[in-house]
This record gives sequence, structure tokens and C-alpha cells, in this order.
Amino acid sequence: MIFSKLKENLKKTKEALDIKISNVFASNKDINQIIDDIEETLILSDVGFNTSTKICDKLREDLKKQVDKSENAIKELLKKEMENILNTANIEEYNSLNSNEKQVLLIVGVNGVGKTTSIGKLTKLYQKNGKKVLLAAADTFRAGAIDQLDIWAKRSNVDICLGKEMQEPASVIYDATKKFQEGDYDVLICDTAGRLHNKKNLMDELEKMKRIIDKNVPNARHEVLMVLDSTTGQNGAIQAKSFFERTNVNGIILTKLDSTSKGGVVFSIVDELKIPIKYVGVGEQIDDIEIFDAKSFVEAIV
Ligand SMILES: Nc1nc2c(ncn2[C@@H]2O[C@H](COP(=O)(O)OP(=O)(O)OP(=O)(O)O)[C@@H](O)[C@H]2O)c(=O)[nH]1
Ligand SMILES: [Mg+2]
Repeated sequence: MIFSKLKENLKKTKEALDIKISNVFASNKDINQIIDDIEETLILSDVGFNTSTKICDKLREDLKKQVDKSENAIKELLKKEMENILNTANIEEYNSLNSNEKQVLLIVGVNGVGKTTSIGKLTKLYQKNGKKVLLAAADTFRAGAIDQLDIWAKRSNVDICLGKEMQEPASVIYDATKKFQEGDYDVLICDTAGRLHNKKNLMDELEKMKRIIDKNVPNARHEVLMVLDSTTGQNGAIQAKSFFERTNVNGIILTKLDSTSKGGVVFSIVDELKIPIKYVGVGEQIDDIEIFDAKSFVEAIV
């Protein structure tokens, strides 16, 4: 992750968090009051109530054992606790981009969160890492969705299985898995229509797509990646929770971090769902994607 670029992209979240925390210190309050105010700042920056409390309880404990109670020392402890929260779910040995295993990624999430755009970016990222990518345009529901993915396919010059409008998504997935097995592809990335967790028929449809992938591509690693729009803050976290109750998700792509002050939501997502954030979206262009790294993320916002 290019650190300076990430810092620039997370500027709004940094303003919501770091600058307010600095103000807390400037207020000359006693140490207990300072920690209480930091806790409130975290909650207000979408870190979430439970997660903010957890971080600050640990911070209070840490401070009992430490003589140095300067602003810098407290900030370092705070960063350490924030990083710990992220690492509980984000330490993963598996590196999707370097693995030699074949992979099938099913990209899911609610409407407009950035699924198709993220696929466009991921395609290029995998390609840069020497992988041959095949795309499946299984969002046959929204007019224009197929063309939108096709444009991304052309940008990276990769093959794509185009569904027809209103064709059953599962049958597009079926065709794509066949093509994947016949060609010498490394990664199949499947776009799906936006859906809400409470639309039973649409959630059943996802399960059907998963079954076809399991059956037709048993020789690959399968991942369901949920795309979440960070600008929705705590609402997005609640949305993710409901989604997870309905289907298995292996990881999250958190988008639009460039345009929100609510990046703190990362902490409650990881803490409450124990699901790793795999990538973050930081803009609308093809290279605006980063592999998520807990340490760099915390350094960029506090
Ligand atoms: N600023 C910013 N905009 C983004 C990012 N990712 C996606 N977008 C924008 O968000 C809008 C929706 O993106 P799509 O990729 O079409 O979202 P989707 O989830 O595929 O939408 P549906 O297929 O309609 O459910 C587009 O205008 C994208 O350019 C990001 O990381 N940052
Ligand atoms: Mg889409």
C-alpha cells in the first residue's frame, strides 16, 4: 500500500478522528476525562459504540501500567489497540494475488455500493500479478449493467462471459464456469446484481450461483466477497451483519473511503463480524484500490 496516497485518500476520516483527538489533549483536562473524550470521538467517527468502548477500556488498562502519560504516549497506545482490533480478523496467511491456486470470486452486496467498479479494479490488480482473469456479467437485472462490466473488461483486455438482459444469473455463472475450466484462466470474477438481505428470492439466487461454482469448479478456491460502501458508516455495518446472517462471506471490499469521514466503520465491521477487510476502494479510477493493511490504515487516520 502506498502510504502517502492512502493518507491523502483517508483525509476526511483523519479530520474526523485525529484532529478531534488532538483537540481533546489541548483542553488541559485530567487523564480520565481525556480518555472519556477520546471514546466519544471514536463513537462519533463511526467506530461504533461497542468497539469504541472496547478500545478505550484497553487503553485505560494500558495506562495504569505506564508512567508516561504524554499525548504522544497515549496516542501510540491508542493506535496499538486500534490495530489489535483490526488484526483479530485480518491476519490471514493466504495471499490471493500471489497464490498459484485457481480462484473464483463471487462479488455481492446491496445496490450501488461499488461492486462492478471494484471488479474492474481487481481485474487489473490480478493481471499485474500475472494472473489470467475471466469475468462473468451475471447482473442481468439492471439495464446497462452488462455493458458496464464489458467496458471494464476492455480496459484490461480480458475475456468476459456476457449474460443477456433478464437471463437467469445462475445460467450466466454456469456458462462462465465452463469457459473457465476449458481455458487456462487463473481467476474468475463474477458480478452480481445488487440485493438486500431481506429479499429471499434474491438471496436464494446467490446460493444457487454458489452451488454451481462449487460443482463446476471444484479445483479452485472459492470466495464470496461483500462490497460495502463506507460512506454509509454504521448503517453499512448493520447491513453487513444482516447479510452475513443469510449467506457465507469470506471477506469485505470497503469502497469510497476517499469520499467519507466515516472510515472508522472499519473497526466495528472487523470487531463485530470477525471478517477480514481484503481491499479498500479509494476512488473511481482503475488503480484506486489498495490491499487492506491494519497498520497502514491506523497510521493514516490517527
Ligand atoms: N469515490 C469513489 N466512488 C466509487 C468507488 N467505488 C465505486 N464508486 C462509484 O460508485 C458508483 C456505483 O458503482 P458501481 O460499481 O456501479 O456499483 P454497483 O455496486 O455495481 O451498483 P449496482 O450494480 O447498481 O448494484 C459509481 O459512480 C462508481 O464510480 C470508490 O472507491 N470511490
Ligand atoms: Mg454493478
